[in-house]
Amino acid sequence: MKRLSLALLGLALAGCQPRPVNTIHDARVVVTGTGAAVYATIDDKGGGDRLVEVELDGIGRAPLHDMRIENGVMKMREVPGGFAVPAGGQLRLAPMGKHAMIESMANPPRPGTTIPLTFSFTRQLRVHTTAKVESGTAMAM
Ligand SMILES: [Cu+2]
Repeated sequence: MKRLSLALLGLALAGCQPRPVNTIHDARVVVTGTGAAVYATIDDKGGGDRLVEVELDGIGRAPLHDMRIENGVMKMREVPGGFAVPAGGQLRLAPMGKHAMIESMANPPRPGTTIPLTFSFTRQLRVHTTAKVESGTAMAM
């Protein structure tokens, strides 16, 4: 009886912890003044997903931005619908491309530290990771 209970408990716990589908690596936060950009690579190991928001835990939400060239000028725009992570593929947040950005923070994280981030997806919901904080210039963002 005790053995059966333990087996059931094991099944229940397994049910609460679905296999991770997205893995996030090379996450970094580049701070410029009171703003910060978040870069990372997200690998999908399942049926695809959509990144909708990044949060610097305890600091604030970083909306998603994209860059595009308009009339020969590079412009940044907010993308409220987020970015697709292709099934079995990769989403890269990188300088001069897709990224997450906080435009103003009361207490920016210090370069050289590591901070926790939460990535929110439509299917896999929330994934926690950590990122190194670097100092940057406006041009690098
Ligand atoms: Cu931006």
